[in-house]
Amino acid sequence: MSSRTEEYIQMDDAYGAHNYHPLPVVIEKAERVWVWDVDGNKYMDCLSAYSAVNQGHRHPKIVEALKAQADRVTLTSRAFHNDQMGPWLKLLCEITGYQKALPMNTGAEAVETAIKAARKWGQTVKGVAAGRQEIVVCEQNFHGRTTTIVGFSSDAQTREGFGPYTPGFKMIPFGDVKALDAAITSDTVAFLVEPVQGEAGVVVPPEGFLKAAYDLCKKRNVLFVADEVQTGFCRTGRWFACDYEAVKPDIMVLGKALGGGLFPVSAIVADEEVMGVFHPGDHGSTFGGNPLAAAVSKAALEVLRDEKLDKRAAELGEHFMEKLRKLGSPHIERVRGKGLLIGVVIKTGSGPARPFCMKLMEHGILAKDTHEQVIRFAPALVITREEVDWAVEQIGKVLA
Ligand code: IF1
Repeated sequence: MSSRTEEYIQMDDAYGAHNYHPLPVVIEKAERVWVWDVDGNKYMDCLSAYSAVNQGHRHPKIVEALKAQADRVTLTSRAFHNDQMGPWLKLLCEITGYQKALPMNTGAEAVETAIKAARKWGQTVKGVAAGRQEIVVCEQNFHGRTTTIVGFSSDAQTREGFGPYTPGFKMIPFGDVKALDAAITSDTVAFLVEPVQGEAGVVVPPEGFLKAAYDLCKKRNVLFVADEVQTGFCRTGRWFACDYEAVKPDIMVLGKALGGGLFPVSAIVADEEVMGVFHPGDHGSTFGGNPLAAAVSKAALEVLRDEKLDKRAAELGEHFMEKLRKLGSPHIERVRGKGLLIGVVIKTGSGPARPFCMKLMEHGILAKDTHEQVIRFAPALVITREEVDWAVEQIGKVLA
């Protein structure tokens, strides 16, 4: 490790809380699928900030939108209107097919907004007694890091020490419709689910699960809430992962790539029956819907649409997974995923995934291990076929 890299890492260590264990690389420049460290070494970014950089690092159109808006107005708070939010929300509603959007900033905030919407809908529309609203979630879920959200996590490290936890959540095995049916009571207001579980190691549910769960929710007057923060915006080969089963959630939770890799932008989208539960003063945030975020996010959406990144992710994801399977590596248990959200499961006999990530780094690939045994590959959706082939070549050397 060079002295420059070491110097920056030591500074991070000295002044930063140790709430992460990053790979020993210090990035100083990024463009499209490539990043450079402080010593000029070049890497392919196969994490894309956990799918927040679907459009590629610093997409020129989004950078341009940010710079132009920065010279006009960047923040007014929602105490006043601004000329960027409306046009942005209009495009977001058109693209997602919903009547309304509520803009926030981070994914966790959007998840909390969805929880509040579902609880208030449950009390004022469904007629559940105040304080008895229940929400069903899945084991191995990841929906963010607030105390309410970690309270319904099944991962000990995510939740340990952060109690007391928010009541009103029930857990079922991911993919188990029968368990969902048994968990729903007259107090159940929503089922909150990731269409593909990212952090759990890119776990794709059984074929038909989303549709069956959605139909069950409809039958039992329970809101189907899809957390598409990581799977949304073309990552899985469709605009949204729920599209694979033609499921239109009652609330869709959005984030990450909604900000085009340049700005924290999140939102929930829903129709009036749900969104109408919010009245002035019920909910909000300082930065939600700010003109800079709106301008950036509008450009980010246009890039996804104009460059047809859903189709690109579908084609190149298929190609990537097929080539990974053809490696025939003795270390690969299986390759799973959807579109360019790919998980390579390492055989337990080959040890944990992290050492492989360290080796991949030496071959110019930055990838993150998740849950011990899985290496996640999620490059920006603007990657070329040649770049995918190059990546598989490097991965082949490491996993041979
Ligand atoms: C970390 C994980 C991924 C998410 C889904 C909501 C959020 C996330 C499906 C919250 C955020 C990020 C958070 C980041 C690492 C990363 C992650 F490993 F934590 F689980 F992607 F898989 N719903 N995921 O994936 O959005 O508030 O972060 O904007 O916390 O370490 P956020």
